[in-house]
Amino acid sequence: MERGALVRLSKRMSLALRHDPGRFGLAPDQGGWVAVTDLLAAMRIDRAALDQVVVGNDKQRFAIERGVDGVERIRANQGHSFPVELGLTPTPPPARLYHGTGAAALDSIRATGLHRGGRHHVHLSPDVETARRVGARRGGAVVVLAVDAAAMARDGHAFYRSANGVWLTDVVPSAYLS
Ligand code: HQG
Repeated sequence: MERGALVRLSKRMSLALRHDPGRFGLAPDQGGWVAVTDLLAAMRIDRAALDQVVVGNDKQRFAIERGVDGVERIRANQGHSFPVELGLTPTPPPARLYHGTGAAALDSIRATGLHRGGRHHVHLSPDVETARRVGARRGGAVVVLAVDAAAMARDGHAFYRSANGVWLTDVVPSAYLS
């Protein structure tokens, strides 16, 4: 598949597995998993196309696992807007994490901290470069905020690392941002 088609399919899969499964006739379980065969039918693609998206994905957005019942299932690693139990273990974060966003959001973030918006968690990046790329999705000037994750962890905030290296937490009060 050429790159454009791969990106389009990845976006359609993100929509189905993170935001609006019902629109594709899919019903994820508590953990957000759907049977691979169901996803193939819903996306009208073959297994080779699916593997290309899952393996070749720039951000490892999807995971495939075989259950104890022998059925292969797929889910998005993070980024859901419907309720899902990812089963992640609280993990000590690196001392510093980063969040890239648009300059337009800065005043509001300074006033109220980082909020998860429509997603399950606030998403944080392990390095400045990744955060810059995330912020660039907003168009316009990019701001990269540093998060004092060490202090947050000391103060009792839980952090989780998703399967693709994105750090997740519930909220980042502005005192920890610079
Ligand atoms: C902003 C993509 C005003 C926040 C990326 C962000 C990431 C506030 C936006 C992943 C605010 C939410 C997540 C406040 C937060 N006032 N704005 N108090 N608090 N915001 O897309 O972190 O390609 O839900 O700065 O690469 O941008 O989908 O979160 O701009 O990893 O796999 O509210 O999504 O990954 O936007 O991106 P999002 P995000 P995928």
